[in-house]
Amino acid sequence: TSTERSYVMIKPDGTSRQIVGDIISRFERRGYMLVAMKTVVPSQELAKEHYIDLAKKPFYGGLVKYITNGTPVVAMVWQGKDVIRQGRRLVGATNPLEANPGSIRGDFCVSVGRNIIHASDSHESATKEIGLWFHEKELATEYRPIAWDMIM
Ligand code: YYY
Ligand code: MG
Repeated sequence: TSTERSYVMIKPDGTSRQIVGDIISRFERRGYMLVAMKTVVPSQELAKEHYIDLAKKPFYGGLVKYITNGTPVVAMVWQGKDVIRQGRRLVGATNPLEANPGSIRGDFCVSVGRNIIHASDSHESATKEIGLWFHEKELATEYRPIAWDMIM
């Protein structure tokens, strides 16, 4: 049974386009366990900290502006075997031109600056991001989905 967790976030364009349910379904049907979920209208401070590793990039200002446009993001924690790397595969490549059809980005977007969704890219970033967006108390880690032991 896997305790690996990833931070996954539907960005403002995903929420605004009302594809939240479709995105959640993809993680559910793959077999992953929903550990936490909430809508958040991110503050400047939170958005900047989330993307702090990109602070020197030319697109950082625009990225923070887009995340803080007043539309909620959907912040989630998903758990299960290899969820960090599988989550990245479900999401697809950063540049939508390289995101395969069948992936979330490959199915829903065309612009890198409006690419719908975030997913942690390593164990280190997952730990950091889960801690940034959630209190430990908000994580429902004690239950198990039906058939979990068959899948994981
Ligand atoms: O992890 P991922 O979201 O796939 O890409 P990152 O390299 O971490 O960049 C975060 C975020 O920044 C990306 O999802 C869109 C935006 N961005 C951009 O606007 N322009 C780029 N050339 C690269 C990234
Ligand atoms: Mg990233």
